[in-house]
Amino acid sequence: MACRRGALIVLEGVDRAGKTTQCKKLVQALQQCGQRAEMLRFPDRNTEIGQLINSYLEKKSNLEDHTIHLLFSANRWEQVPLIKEKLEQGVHLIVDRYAFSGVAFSSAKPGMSVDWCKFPDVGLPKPDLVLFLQLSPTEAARRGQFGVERYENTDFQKAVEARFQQLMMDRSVNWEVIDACRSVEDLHKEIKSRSKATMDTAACQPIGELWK
Ligand code: FDM
Repeated sequence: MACRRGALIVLEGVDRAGKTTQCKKLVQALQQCGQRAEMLRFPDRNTEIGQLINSYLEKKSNLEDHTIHLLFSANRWEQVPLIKEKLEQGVHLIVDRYAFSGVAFSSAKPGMSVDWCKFPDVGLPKPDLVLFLQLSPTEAARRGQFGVERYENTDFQKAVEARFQQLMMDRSVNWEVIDACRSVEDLHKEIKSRSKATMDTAACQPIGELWK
């Protein structure tokens, strides 16, 4: 492969940490520097599978826990050809949530193990960097109330955060934890500088396979 593929950079983190805002700002900043960059987000609610997920999240339908987990995973796999094509064309992909959210949210439910939850996502394109935006529960509460979607409650979010901490112990993934308790601009500067370092190293490496 020519020495210029794009980097796959994922932002994960607790609710209200600013993932979506930061993904958008990073894409904009990269484009302003003349780089090719695009944002993806999971779930992608636009596909047919995404619409089933959307209806579940909006509590318009109920799905069995394993079933919805597999749909979230399928919603990533359906984007894999596009992800690979873009990266190979040299486009940087900045992704709002990925398989880590998939595992953290599903395995926070009773009877769902982390190992079982990881399996459907094994072999996805491996992110070159996963930035985890960390926020204390106090600061998260200060940023406002939860919405009305499924999973938006404090006890469940605490269980999710514990699963994220467990996933971050896996050194096969390039995790970096960032304190999100600061201004949007300060956080953006740090995310940009960490991402740029990754883009340089990823450029000459083949795309990895997650959890393989
Ligand atoms: N979520 C997200 C999952 O449960 N599994 C997944 O694989 C993904 C990607 O969906 F509560 C949850 C996390 C969140 C909800 O989040 C959708 P957004 O970021 O608000 O769209």
